[in-house]
Amino acid sequence: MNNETYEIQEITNSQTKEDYLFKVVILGDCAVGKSNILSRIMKNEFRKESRSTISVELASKIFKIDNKIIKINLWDTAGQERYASVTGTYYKGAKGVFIVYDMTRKETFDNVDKWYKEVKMLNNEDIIIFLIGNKSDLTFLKQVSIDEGKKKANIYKMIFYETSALDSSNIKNSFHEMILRLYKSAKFGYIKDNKSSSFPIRDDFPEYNKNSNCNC
Ligand SMILES: Nc1nc2c(ncn2[C@@H]2O[C@H](COP(=O)(O)OP(=O)(O)OP(=O)(O)O)[C@@H](O)[C@H]2O)c(=O)[nH]1
Ligand SMILES: [Mg+2]
Repeated sequence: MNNETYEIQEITNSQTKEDYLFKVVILGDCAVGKSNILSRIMKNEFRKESRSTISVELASKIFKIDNKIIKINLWDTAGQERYASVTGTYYKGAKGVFIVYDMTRKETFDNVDKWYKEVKMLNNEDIIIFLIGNKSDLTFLKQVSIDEGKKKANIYKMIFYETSALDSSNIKNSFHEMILRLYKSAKFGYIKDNKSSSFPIRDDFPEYNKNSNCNC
């Protein structure tokens, strides 16, 4: 990774067509906080009583880095099993992935392995994967330590953050790091064109259905 530093500027309404468009997907078990991470990133909002996502939802944001216009299409997927075959199809063409677990529910952390394997089945070697331990505000309910999180991230070569969509901790930092890594990868040629990459649907992935602990 090139160490050059870049300033990230958020653009509210760009008339110019983007130079780069990156698709980023948020994955993880149900109720880990994916939709609230998205709404914190997009609108700086948090919903205590949020409803479970049905299928997928898309939101976009535009940035200026290095004098280039970068558009991020951020896809929020449903953690519930019943939408698995639908959300799986939305991984196609993703350049970045956030795999989210809830640090107050150990089973959501154990399921990270399953989500990781599923992402890798995309067959896209250049995909940038972040591991996000969400709900860091609930310190007293913590079931997964920061060291366990870091260890798993190291094993799979993921970038690790603990976040809280509730108090905003590390939400912006992690998202900005993702954008920078995507931009640098594209600029320095690490991300190849993946138009031809195949993608699985989750029903085709035998290990997926075995150990699901989703209680939603
Ligand atoms: N304390 C705390 N609660 C959170 C945080 N993020 C989300 N929540 C709560 O966790 C619950 C689930 O949040 P969602 O964002 O809907 O979870 P999700 O991963 O999108 O769930 P699905 O759409 O069902 O897959 C809601 O009650 C949120 O208010 C957080 O950082 N801290
Ligand atoms: Mg959701």
